[in-house]
Amino acid sequence: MKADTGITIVDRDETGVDKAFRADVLKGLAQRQKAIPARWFYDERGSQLFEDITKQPEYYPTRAETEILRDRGIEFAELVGPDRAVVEFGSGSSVKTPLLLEAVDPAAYVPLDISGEFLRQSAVALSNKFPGLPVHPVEADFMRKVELPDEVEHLRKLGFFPGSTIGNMVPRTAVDLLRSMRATMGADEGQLPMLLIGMDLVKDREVLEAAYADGEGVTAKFNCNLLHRINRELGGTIATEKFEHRAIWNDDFARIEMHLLATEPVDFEVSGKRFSMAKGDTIHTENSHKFTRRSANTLLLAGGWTPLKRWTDEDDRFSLILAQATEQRDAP
Ligand code: AVI
Repeated sequence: MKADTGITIVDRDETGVDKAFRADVLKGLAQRQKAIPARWFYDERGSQLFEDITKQPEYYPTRAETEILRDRGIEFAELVGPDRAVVEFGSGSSVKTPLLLEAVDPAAYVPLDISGEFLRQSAVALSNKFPGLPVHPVEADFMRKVELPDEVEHLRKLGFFPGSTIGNMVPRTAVDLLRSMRATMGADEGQLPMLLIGMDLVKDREVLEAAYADGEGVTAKFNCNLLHRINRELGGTIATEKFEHRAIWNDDFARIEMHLLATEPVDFEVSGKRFSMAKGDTIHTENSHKFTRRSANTLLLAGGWTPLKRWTDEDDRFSLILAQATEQRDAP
């Protein structure tokens, strides 16, 4: 349910089931190519498993992006200037956010997240780390325009969207989000906000597939946790041991796809509805798009942002791009 404030409240039925989760799962399982949106990975266990993924030797994006944030702070500061309100799309990470805040010396920090719990925890941690910095957390779905607190209205904005989370969206959704970010940060009211965004790069298939199928099996657990969540929260009867994790590079769409593959025929119920899968059928659970310099620029331009400067880590695995909201003009 969305209130006028833009705040999203989890809408539960009388038995406590998250209605949006049930709707997405039932719709996704009824399709010929079964597919469930990746956002449902992140229950408490899934969020913990994702943290564990970021520490796996094969999963380079977190380390590569942190390296750029650590090494290029002076350059960000020169281009961005002081006294901005940093608007983070997401709760903020305990490592990356402090590196950015230290570099750009903002006048305020505004984390936006749909999950109030994560938001409060990370806002408290950030306030403790930066005692003089006003922190204004906003619990909201940032896929739409969000009203920012009055306290930051007069400040120039710098959006921050690290992690290559933009890559988890299909291009059409990514463009919608980039446009919402513009609107949230006042671009339509004549301000020219900036955006610092992480975008993972296309590279060898072997490196990419290994990053999403680590040797310890943590990503496999992360993927399979979705089935456990369905069983627990939606009265599912899925025989989870009959599924295997798959991470496959789709070269046409420049993305890693994660699937849950049925290793034998399976019949199961979810919320009283029956489903069948043949051996080899999959449930598509995540896309992680990878970018080239040009495809990243094209996506940003389509979303109303002009790229200004791009940094990569030493091994050219990951990019951080600074962009500015494109001024509206009709020609050419
Ligand atoms: C959150 N997101 C950017 C991660 C990614 O790399 O696409 C999610 C993830 N899925 C498996 N490993 C990591």
